[in-house]
Amino acid sequence: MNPAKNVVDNAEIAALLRELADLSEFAGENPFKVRAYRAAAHTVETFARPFAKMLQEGRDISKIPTIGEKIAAKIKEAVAHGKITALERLKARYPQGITALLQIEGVGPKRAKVLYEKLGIDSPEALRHAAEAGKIRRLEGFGEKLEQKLYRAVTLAKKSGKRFLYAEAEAYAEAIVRYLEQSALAQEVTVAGSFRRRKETVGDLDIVAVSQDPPALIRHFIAYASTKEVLSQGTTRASIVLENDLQIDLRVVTSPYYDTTLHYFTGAKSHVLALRRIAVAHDMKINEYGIYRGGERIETQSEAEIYRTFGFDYIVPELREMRGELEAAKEDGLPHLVACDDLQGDLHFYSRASIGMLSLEQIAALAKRLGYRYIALTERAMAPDALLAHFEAIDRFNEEGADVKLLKGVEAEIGLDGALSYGDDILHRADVVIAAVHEGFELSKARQTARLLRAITHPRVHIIAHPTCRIIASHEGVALNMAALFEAAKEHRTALEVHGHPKRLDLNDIYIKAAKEAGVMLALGSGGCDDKSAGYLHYALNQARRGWLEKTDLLNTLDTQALIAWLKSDT
Ligand code: DGT
Ligand code: CA
Ligand code: CA
Repeated sequence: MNPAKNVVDNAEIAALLRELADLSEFAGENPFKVRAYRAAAHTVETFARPFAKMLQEGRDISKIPTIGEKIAAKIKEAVAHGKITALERLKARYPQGITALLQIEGVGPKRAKVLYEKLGIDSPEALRHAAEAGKIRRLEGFGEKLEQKLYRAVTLAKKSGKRFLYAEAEAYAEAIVRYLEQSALAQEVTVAGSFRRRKETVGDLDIVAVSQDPPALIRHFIAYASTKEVLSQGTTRASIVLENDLQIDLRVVTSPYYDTTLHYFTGAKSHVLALRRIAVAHDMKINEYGIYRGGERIETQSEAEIYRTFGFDYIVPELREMRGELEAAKEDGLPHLVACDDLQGDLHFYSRASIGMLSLEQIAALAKRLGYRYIALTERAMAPDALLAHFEAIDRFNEEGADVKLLKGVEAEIGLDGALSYGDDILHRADVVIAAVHEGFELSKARQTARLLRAITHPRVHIIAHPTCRIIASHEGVALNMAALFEAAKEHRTALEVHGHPKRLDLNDIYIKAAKEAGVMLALGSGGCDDKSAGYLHYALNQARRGWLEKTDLLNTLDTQALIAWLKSDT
């Protein structure tokens, strides 16, 4: 048994709180309480530090915004016992299958209540039977379309394959690459597929390796220690599933085919197929084994040469998604993507004065190690007096001439009506003002958009943090008119954030590209509070590159002086 398995992580606590919210709503409890549970679940799930660890260290988690005393007690219970009494009590009142019914996409507490009370549906199976019998369409407010949708959801829920967060897959990818390389049976080992394209989630890992002895490398591969199952094993390819259900496909080649094989397995499939069609139009052929004209193989030494063969500039993996990259590569129009070395600092971080873990000295040392010139301490939920005293401490720290500039920052809450949680007196004393939504996710599109527009147009707001509030695989984000937000953000010179938490990555790649095209400035933020989470900035950078961003599209690439000038001149 793995002892670490017993520790309840943030995702598990959040799942319990969400279940509590759903069942409470199903039971008809106070809507304010239900909303509070949802907001707390959101906070816990996206928090940069494990709650279990903070409790172990004796931190007062009730001070964290959206948590409070009552929910803090529930979180403590979850961490100590893996369950919440209030949730257990609610569960005991209803049939066992209700919880699973609530998880079905499109069901939700309100519909579940009708299904349960009118038709006695108390589980996903019961829902499927009722849909097959055509009983659901007759319920008031349901209809045939919804019945079909629910039927699809309930049959799909069984099969849907789990995808892994990029950050989750990263650790496994590094470990297996190390294992294969150490065997001395492989000359090159590259993780291709969606992982190489730095996609926010990956379905599986696709490894391309070069070896003079493919069968030996494959034998070594399937002997990997955390293998649960060997799905297939051939002379040049094999697939395994790890104990955590992550599938790894290995493809072994001897060197002449390497670049075309790597290209083929990097995808995306639509990009690879498009290049194939282009080859045919040139009376050529490309497949995983090479490029051919007539029967003759054209030698290429790199992916760059593959693209050059067809008259394209080199397209990096992050851009191979069929979002206009082939057209751009034809006419010198590819972006000069922002790179790690361009980043001068992090614009979303917390010190221990608020919800973080580190002192000013520790943060400056960390930032220096990371090669930053500045880091913004965008403190959250501090009382105005404490915040002003903290700003003075930061001023004193900066006056001592540290290598890294600490920016006085604050993260203001955006209220339901769009008003900020701090007055202008405070906001004027901050170098950087971030505004963020942390509750009230259920507002209508019109109200949610108006709410955010008010924050964007506020003269003191520099950055809107995680604008859509999505959480990958658990919350699709609030309803927003994005085009309206982009227009206002451009006009008022308010930057939109790309938040690096592995579950947020918000804005996502598609919105980033649209924001750039609309002339919006973007800002990368780790949302971090310790050494580990400071590293989340890299995930934001991955997303920024997938969103076609160049150095000039990002605030974080400005040097200290230019950044301060930008912040001062913001409207
Ligand atoms: P994923 O794993 O769902 O996150 O996404 P990918 O892009 O890694 O897709 P995957 O693992 O199915 O396949 C890896 C690459 O291999 C894919 O990007 C392109 C190539 N590939 C896989 N299956 C096919 C196929 O049937 N036809 C073609 N042309 N390419 C394929
Ligand atoms: Ca894959
Ligand atoms: Ca695959």
